[in-house]
Amino acid sequence: MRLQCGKFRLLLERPLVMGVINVTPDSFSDGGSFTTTAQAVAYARSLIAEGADILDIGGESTRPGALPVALEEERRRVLPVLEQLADCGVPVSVDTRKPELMREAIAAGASMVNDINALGAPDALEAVAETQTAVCLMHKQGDPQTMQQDPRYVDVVCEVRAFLSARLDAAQRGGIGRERLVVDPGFGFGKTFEHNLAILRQLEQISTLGVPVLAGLSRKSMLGRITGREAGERVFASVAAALIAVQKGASIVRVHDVAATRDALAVWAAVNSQDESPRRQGRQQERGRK
Ligand code: HH2
Repeated sequence: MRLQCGKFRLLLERPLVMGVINVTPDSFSDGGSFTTTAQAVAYARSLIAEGADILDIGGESTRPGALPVALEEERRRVLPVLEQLADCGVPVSVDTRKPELMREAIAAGASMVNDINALGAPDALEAVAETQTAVCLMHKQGDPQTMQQDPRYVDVVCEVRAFLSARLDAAQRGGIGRERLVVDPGFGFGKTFEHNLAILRQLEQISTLGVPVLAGLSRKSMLGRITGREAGERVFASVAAALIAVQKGASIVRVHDVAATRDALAVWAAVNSQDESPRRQGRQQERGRK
């Protein structure tokens, strides 16, 4: 499988690591870490040095209970960082649900739009249709402010899969080619602990949609519930979760701890490659970047 991601064409022969940078005061694990553009850009470059294949820049926390951020404020947080990373050598994704910001981010050099709303806002499909930008369509039930109050499903895996399938169809009808699309079951977005575990257990069901699957489990509360640890102490649990997701078909893992995840996935890739050394796989990935 390949993914058209702006000017990049990503080979998905090994799982890719998407490094998270939240330019927010209130994100659940890294909120308030970057109060200036320079700090966020320096951190982004450090994630590239650690081996991030993609960067995901967000200016609005979507943790349970989070309040929405106004467009002007989200723009102020995100755009200067994106502009400075336009030529950083890896694709940069913008984590936003606002069509206006999608357009501006793409103009500033974003190669991917990561939308927890699966392009559900009016004008969101149109904002990305006429571009080469990749799009991550994520499932959520409800909105961040209230989504964890009482999430309910009859069959969570079937319902998440059906939603993503419908959004894939809508995206393609709206002019976004399959080669640009990624789906994500949205761990923690309107899901109980049991719902999240069921999805991870059956992640292969999501892969059968035929486009790359992105999994975002990093430092999330389900890992806190399993280990009893706070968000900043969930590195080992996050690496384990990323590895399980990849074993069950995820092509991209969205993580805070890039170096640790890269090492774990390098071991996985070495064991799984039939006839190729990890070094050769790395070179193939490089060739996939224009
Ligand atoms: N999770 C978060 C944010 N964006 N996007 C996708 N595609 N998948 C995810 O699982 C996902 C996401 C939440 O994590 P984080 O960005 O670290 O926290 P916050 O929303 O508090 O900024």
